[in-house]
Amino acid sequence: MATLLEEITAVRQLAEAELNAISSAEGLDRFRVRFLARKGRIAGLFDGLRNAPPEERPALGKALNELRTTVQGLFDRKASGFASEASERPKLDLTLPGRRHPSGTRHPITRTLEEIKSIFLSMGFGIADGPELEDDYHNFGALNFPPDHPARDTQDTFFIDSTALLRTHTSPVQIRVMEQHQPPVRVIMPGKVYRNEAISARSYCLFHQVEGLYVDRGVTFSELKGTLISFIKQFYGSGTRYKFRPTFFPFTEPSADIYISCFICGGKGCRLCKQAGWLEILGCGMVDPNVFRSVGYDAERYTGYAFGMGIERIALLRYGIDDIRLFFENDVRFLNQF
Ligand code: 2NL
Repeated sequence: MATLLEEITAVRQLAEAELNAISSAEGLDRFRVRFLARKGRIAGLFDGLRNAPPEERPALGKALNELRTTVQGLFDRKASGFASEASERPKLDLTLPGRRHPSGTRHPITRTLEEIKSIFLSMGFGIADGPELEDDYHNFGALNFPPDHPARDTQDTFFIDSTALLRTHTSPVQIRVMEQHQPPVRVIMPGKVYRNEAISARSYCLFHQVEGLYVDRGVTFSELKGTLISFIKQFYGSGTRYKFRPTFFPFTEPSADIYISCFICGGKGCRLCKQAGWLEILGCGMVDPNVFRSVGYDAERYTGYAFGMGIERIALLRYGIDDIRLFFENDVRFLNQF
């Protein structure tokens, strides 16, 4: 059996080794309970003193007191190290409110454009784009607007110089697609267009359009109707009623405006539809043979339909917005509502 002196040496070595390995305040407290507390290892050794031969007791008592002082000293040093580390750490205030990460939303025009694009993509249309700075020929001439023809008055234009202008519709992209590709051609062109308008709640100098074009042998007005009615039912709901009304565009013949039954009042008449019961949402028609001749297509061989819609107008109606300028001011109080 180990003598008390041997035990004292063993406990000192064990205590030193354990203290060195301690890395947390909890570990330090467990150490205190095991070694230094009233029922700990060191107190246990003091109890053993009673069984030692009387002549050895003074020396053993001295050795035990030294052990207790040494271990207590090492413990205190370690404990003060932990305390200073804790006070150096910045205080964590768990009652503070969390940090906000404001997330943006998609612009209502972007949302509307993306929905329209995905419907036409699902019906087999591709997407094309082209320059916003155009020449007179692609914006007007090739689209059957003769110089000085009154049709030009309907699209008051920003001219950069005598030939360069800001496109007034996305139709020049269609001209460029037809110049590059033989039929069949089936594409939509979304994008920004510019007109010299008096700025008001209803019109702005900049807006977005989606135009579409399908050219092949034997494309008919029935196909135009089937495709656009399918678009209307997908975009506005399957119960939407519609009507086609003849109109004039320089680049299509025959031409029509499409109206849908007002989705607010269902056709009875309200503020949105200005008591008409109908909303104009789309212009369309069969491509004028003069346009085919401009791009070098054989107008005897091919027919096609085209359509165009203004995105701001659709978004205004859809979200019940009463001023087109809100789309361009980038006021977060407006944008956060979408
Ligand atoms: C509207 C009406 C329309 C077209 C655009 C077009 C393009 C070519 C040939 C023939 Cl290259 N037509 N585009 C046709 C009919 C109507 O837009 O109200 N837009 C806002």
